Amino acid sequence: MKTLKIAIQKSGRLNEKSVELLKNCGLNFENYKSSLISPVSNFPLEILFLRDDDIPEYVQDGIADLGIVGENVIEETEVKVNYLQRLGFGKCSLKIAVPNNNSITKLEQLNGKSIATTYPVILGKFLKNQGIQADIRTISGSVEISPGLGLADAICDLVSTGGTLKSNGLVPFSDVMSSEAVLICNESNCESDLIKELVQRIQSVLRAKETKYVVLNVHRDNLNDVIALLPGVKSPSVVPLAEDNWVAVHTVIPERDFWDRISQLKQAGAQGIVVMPIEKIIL
Ligand code: PRT
Ligand code: ZN
Repeated sequence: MKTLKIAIQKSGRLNEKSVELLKNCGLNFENYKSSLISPVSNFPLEILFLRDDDIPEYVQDGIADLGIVGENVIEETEVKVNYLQRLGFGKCSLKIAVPNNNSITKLEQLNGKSIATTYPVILGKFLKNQGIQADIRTISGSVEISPGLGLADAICDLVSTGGTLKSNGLVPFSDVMSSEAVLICNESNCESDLIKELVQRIQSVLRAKETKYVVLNVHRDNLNDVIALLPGVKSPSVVPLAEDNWVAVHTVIPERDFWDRISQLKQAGAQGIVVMPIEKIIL
């Protein structure tokens, strides 16, 4: 059987979460900082540890079958790869920001101005779409200091907390794109059984992350009201308790509306609510 190769970031913001995701899929491999390639002992897969900028091209060229990388890098490198799955980490937005003492409030005011960025391709397309003619200054890092140094009137950079912009006296002005880590594959090899198996494992880990396992007790008189509030994978399990007319209900609840759901359940008569993390959900 052909061994697959997956490229992930060697070090940096996506490394830890990428390794964690693969380990949570039950893949067994060593994660030495010094190694560039690591075999998985219990799945026909090798992990390549690379600079994130190189990952899209490696996948496009078939050197790696799969890759985990930010959408921003894929867009910037303009490669042809297939998206298999959004992964929910590495979330950020590419934004244009201006010095906070600046009078720029509308995109049109960027006409004739200079914008420093490490994302000239994405920014160029955005400005073209918006009909703005600005001078894009491509630099390789520390974009946030360029207005202060007089290198550019504005910047276009990734923002997550906004702390870097703030501490450099910059305010976000316009959203260019939002991004998160995604699983990509080579265009001609997305359909193999091994890739499907790996994607299923990844999806089961992601689903489990988005959900909590909940056990609660309720009097039979209130059971229908409680069940009406529960989404569950199918219907909830209802187990009789030693005390007459009381049952335990087992179900799963999406993380995103968890607290609303719990208070609604309490109002409907749920008691002794126990909430547990889930490792995997296999549909
Ligand atoms: O060495 P290698 O080339 O592999 O890594 P790198 O240094 O190019 O990238 P790295 O590790 O910094 O980021 C990898 C990926 O993480 C990016 O391509 C994005 O998809 C994603 N990501 C998520 C971010 C951020 N959030 C982020 N905040 N990448 C960079 N930043 C930087 C941003 O450039 C700015 O300097 O963090 C600063 C802003 O952060 P806040 O929190 O102050 O807003
Ligand atoms: Zn990089």
